[in-house]
Amino acid sequence: MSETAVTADGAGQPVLALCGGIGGAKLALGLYHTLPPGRLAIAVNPGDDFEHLGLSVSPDLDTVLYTLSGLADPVRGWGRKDESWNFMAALRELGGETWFQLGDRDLAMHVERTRMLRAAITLSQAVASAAQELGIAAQIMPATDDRLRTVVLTDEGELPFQSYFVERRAAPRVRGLRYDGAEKAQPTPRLLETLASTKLRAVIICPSNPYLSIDPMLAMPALRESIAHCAAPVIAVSPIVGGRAIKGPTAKIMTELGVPVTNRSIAKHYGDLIDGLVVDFADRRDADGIDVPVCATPTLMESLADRKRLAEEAIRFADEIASR
Ligand code: FO1
Repeated sequence: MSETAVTADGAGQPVLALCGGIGGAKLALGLYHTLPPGRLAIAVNPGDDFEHLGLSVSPDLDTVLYTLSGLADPVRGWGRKDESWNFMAALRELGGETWFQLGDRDLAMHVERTRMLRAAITLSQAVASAAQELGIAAQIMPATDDRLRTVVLTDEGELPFQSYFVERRAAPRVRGLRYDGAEKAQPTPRLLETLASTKLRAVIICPSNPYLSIDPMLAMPALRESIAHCAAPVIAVSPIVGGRAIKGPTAKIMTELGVPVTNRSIAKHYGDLIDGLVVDFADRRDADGIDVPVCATPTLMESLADRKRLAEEAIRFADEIASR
């Protein structure tokens, strides 16, 4: 493992992270604490967004907002810490829909976002406003302001993402995925500008679920194209450690889709889009068949120090690739 400080040469250059919810937000937090203020842009998966109880809910964006502002619940990973659940209890008394838990404090985010979207404010602007109010010195953006929704094709039929993931606890067998609206959706202008910048230092694909969290974004042809043509190195951090997923149903889904649960599959999945893959140190001898440079380093992120260390290593690896 290198001891090189990340603040060496490219300190002033921005880094773009692509991320989903809980797992991705951990590395995003490490990057946030590693880079100088204002040097991190994060494009977040909008495929989990949905309308619930009349509100516009953006779970992955909120997970990133709460994580970077220090408001996230450290145990659940989603929602806010010090939460109370009076709204849910009252809703239950009325026989309302309670399978998706909205905490009292979290509710404010959904109400305010819904108000803004109804006032023709874009999702990007709503998120930028929340980030500013919460004192976050990073650009957090949805990958698109257009409607893009993940639909899971299961042995029980097609399920909207949250029905599959939360209501059905990711139990149905996955046969495939569809990203509704992705063909027509346009990446946000800010995201395209970031990718087109000659100053961009690196694109880091966080160890989020490739199928559920990253592919919805990559399913937009214009985003895939601009990542493929960006001047900066693109690296992915594998969500697989020793044949298992770091978090969530990634391994289960890969198995159900007939994909071996290996880092090689992750490299193959991202294909030409990536210039390097970060894998866990435990898998250092298992790089066979991966045809991009591999960096082996501990990828489990339990503490903030783990997150920062992985962030530093990912940036160092990207800088090394750029200098080749
Ligand atoms: N995940 C759950 O497993 N159960 C919930 O009731 C739940 C509520 C919830 C509310 C707001 C929010 O921002 C996220 C919430 N999540 C919940 C997490 C979320 O649905 C998923 O973890 C992500 O969509 C997957 O990245």
